[in-house]
Amino acid sequence: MLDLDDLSWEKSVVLSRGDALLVVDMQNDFMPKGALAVDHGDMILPGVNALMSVFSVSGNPVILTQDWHPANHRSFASVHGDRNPFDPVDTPGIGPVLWPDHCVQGTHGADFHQDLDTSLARAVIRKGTNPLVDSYSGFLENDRDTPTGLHGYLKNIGVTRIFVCGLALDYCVFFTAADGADLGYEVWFLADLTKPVASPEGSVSRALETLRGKGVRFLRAEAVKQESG
Ligand code: VGL
Ligand code: ZN
Repeated sequence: MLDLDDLSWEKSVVLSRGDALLVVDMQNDFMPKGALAVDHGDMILPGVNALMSVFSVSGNPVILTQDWHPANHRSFASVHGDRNPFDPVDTPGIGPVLWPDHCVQGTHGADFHQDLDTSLARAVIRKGTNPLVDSYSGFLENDRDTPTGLHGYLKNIGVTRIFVCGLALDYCVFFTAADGADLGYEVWFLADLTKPVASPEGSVSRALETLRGKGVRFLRAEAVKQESG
């Protein structure tokens, strides 16, 4: 079982042109008391805001992703009638488990947490809008083929390195970081600015193992330094 404490950490990185910060799904439904609550999900808010500010004052773009489902999304246990949230499922584009209804378009649960400083973001990428296909990654839907447009946007503005944080470590942050690596970005994973769903068992260590295998670098937010002079 690989856990965060077993990773080797990058001690410092100086930001330069071509760096972008991706802030994944910092929405009410993933916060404590939300529909798909991530334990301590709100604890990372101050650190995420501080890092967004570091990127933005140095002229580096901050991009938010937003889980944005229609009310009848196939990833919701409720649309299957006889199934419960967290039941395993194995339909193309959906799974490995079913979810409680969450992040329904236009609802309070889908809004960003009120303490997230969204004014620092240059773009918001919404995902999960196809009722038949989920989208954990900010880059590609779970059919592993349909782009969200994020890759085109980042290429267009000259981004080559991405720094990834947000919720949840073992789903949307993991898939965003993994796809970023597969798409050729240098990926830096802000391990102290993310929290996991941690279901099913082993999801966190599998995610970390996979990221490590793809050459993703792990760091804490304090390791990010602004270019001086
Ligand atoms: C997420 C499960 C379902 C996430 C989104 O943001 O990690 N997880 N939808
Ligand atoms: Zn979702």
